[in-house]
Formats: sequence, structure tokens, C-alpha cells
Amino acid sequence: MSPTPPERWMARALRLARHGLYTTAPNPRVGCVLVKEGRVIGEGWHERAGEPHAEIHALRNAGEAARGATAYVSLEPCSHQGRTGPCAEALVEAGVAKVVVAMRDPNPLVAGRGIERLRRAGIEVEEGVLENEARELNPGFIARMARGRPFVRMKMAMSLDGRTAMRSGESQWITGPCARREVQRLRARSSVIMTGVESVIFDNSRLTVRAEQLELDNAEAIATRQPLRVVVDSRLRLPLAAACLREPGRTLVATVEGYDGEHRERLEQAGAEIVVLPAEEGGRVDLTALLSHLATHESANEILLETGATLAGAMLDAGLVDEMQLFVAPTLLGGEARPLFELPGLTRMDEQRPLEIHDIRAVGDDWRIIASPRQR
Ligand code: AOF
Ligand code: ZN
Repeated sequence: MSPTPPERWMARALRLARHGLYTTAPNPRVGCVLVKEGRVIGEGWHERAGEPHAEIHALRNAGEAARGATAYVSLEPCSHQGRTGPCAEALVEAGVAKVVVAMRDPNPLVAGRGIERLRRAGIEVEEGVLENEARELNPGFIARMARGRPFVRMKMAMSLDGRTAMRSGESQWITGPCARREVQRLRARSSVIMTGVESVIFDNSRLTVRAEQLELDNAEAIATRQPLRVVVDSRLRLPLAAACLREPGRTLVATVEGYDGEHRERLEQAGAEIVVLPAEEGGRVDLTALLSHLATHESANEILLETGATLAGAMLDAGLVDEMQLFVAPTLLGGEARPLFELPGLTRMDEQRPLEIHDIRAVGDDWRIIASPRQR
């Protein structure tokens, strides 16, 4: 019998890591499988920040059998003492013979030191097995560690003629229940749900994760952690009656200097947190500054941008959108209706914004297109 290729075990570690999709933030999703003589003798995944890392669960699961085993971990074992750890130390102490990692930990506190620690103890380390798959699992953690900003995923629902709302702003509902469930899941995996004040005024959406709409086994537990709601509101127009202010979880209003009157006080009394950021030319919130604020002060990994044409266009123009998920409904809203993006000043074909499509599939009666802006 030929030996199982390392990719098979790593694929299993990645499947385990996915159990943490909705719960590990701000930590990465990580899975670990311990294998001896071609058999799994222990496995685990990281579930929640502050709780044991994947390797520790797997080692506990294996007990004494871990001695001489090979560990397959989807992320380099940590070398630092954080809320827990260090895992590299635990693997050495358990007498593991070999460690296979999918990718290095981009956290500057680790960044290769975990692998170094293992090698110094005489443990063989193999790197890069299913690295791309491992990276895809933690785009936000990687972006925050490597670029100092979160990963921005933009979700939009549109008609087949590219419209997102009627001229009045009315937009409920364009897509069907399956697409809306997918959007709930996108919210649940995100650290932040971001929108513009215009959208809040038009839709009065709650911007929350609703357990009953997730259709997942541990939905209740997932929905206890509500993503931070961020409203981009350069002139501080958020209505006091906004529904999102009365939901569980926090609402952060991003504005610029000069709006510290009575309305601000009332908003704060209503539970909003106001953050004053640098302004761009024209007086709007500097979006790059907002993203670095969210990475630094909120440890935000993934941001779900659910907004109207103006903020969507501004984010795209600033090069801040990493991924777009477009839900396309089989319906026509007509020429009076609102478009997906406001991208003023595009007049020639060589100014178009090319996209790269990564995935297209049916979601109920709708279509989902995953795309990203092409680097020009
Ligand atoms: C691992 N295995 O399963 C995870 C790791 O505050 P702590 O102690 O939870 O440490 C968090 C950091 O540990 C996190 O930023 C990342 O660098 C690493 N995550 N490492 O060995 C795991 N989740
Ligand atoms: Zn660790």
C-alpha cells in the first residue's frame, strides 16, 4: 500500500480548521491532525481566541501516542506566549517526530520562529503543503498581519440589469432566501459589517447576524458574537431612530472633525461610538485611515461591505476592495433604478475597471459571482 500523500492529511487539517470559520476571530482558523503509522491518532481545531490552539487540542486528543507522530498543521505553530501557547514548545515536549505546515504565521510575533524552534529541537519540518488553500481560509488575518489592514469583501445584490434598488431607495427584496442565507453567513464570518449612512437612512437595516437565518448547527452560539457595525458618516447624519442602534453588539460611527454638537451627544447616549478620522479632500472620511483604524484598534480581520453605489464606488476607487460577491437575481428593475457603483468621470474604454471572476454558481434562483478587481 502506498503511503498517504501529505496533502491528504493537510486537507483534513484544513477541514477541521473550517469548524472555526465563524468563531476564531480575531485569531486565525487553524486545524491540526496527528498521524502515526498511517492512522490518525489525534486531531483538533482552534475554536475561540483565548482558548487552546489547534495543536493543543490534537495533542490532548492523542495523549501518549503523540510520541513519534507527524503533526499536520494548517498554520505554523506559534512560538510566543499569548493568551495561550507556545504550541511549538508543546509539540517538542510531546515528542512529535515531524511537523508539516501549510504556511508560515504572518504574525510578527511568530513569523518563522515556531519553525525554527522545532528544527532546533531536531524535529523535521516540511513547509508549503496546500499553502494556497490555507491562505484562502484566513484572508483577513493575513491582510491584517501583513498589510496592517483588514480584508474587504463587498457584497451586492442586483437585478440582471445591474440595478440594486429602485430610485426611491426601495430594495427589499431583490434576491431570494438562499442568497440571503449566504449573506447572513458572510456576516457571521466577518469581524465588521460596514455600510454608508445613506444605506442606513434608506434601508434602516439592522446589520446583525440572525441565528435562525444561518441554518447552521451551532447558529445560536455563533450569533452571540455580533460583528462590529461600522457606519461611514462624514457629516454625522445617522438618525437617532436607526434600527442598528437598538441591536445587540456595538455600532461605530466613522466621521471627521467638526461635528461635535448636540446630535453627536444624542447618538452617543443612544449607544453609538463615534470615531473621528482624517478627512480626504472634499471632507469625506479617509477610507484608508478607517481601515487601518479597524485593523489596529478593533483587530478586524474580515470586513463585509454592504452599501450603496457611492461608498461602494469610493472604496473601489481607493483600491480598497479585495473581493466582490455579487448576487444576481433573475429580474429587471429598469433604467430609473440605482446602479451598483457610482464611478464618476469614466468616459473612455481604457478607463474601465476590469475584474477577474473566480467563481460563479447558482444559489437558489439567483447567481453568485465572486470576483476581484484586476490589478492595473
Ligand atoms: C497556533 N495554533 O491554532 C492558532 C495560532 O492570543 P493567543 O495565545 O490565542 O495567540 C494568538 C496568535 O497565535 C495568533 O495571532 C496567531 O499568530 C497564532 N494562532 N497559532 O499555533 C493555532 N490559532
Ligand atoms: Zn499556538
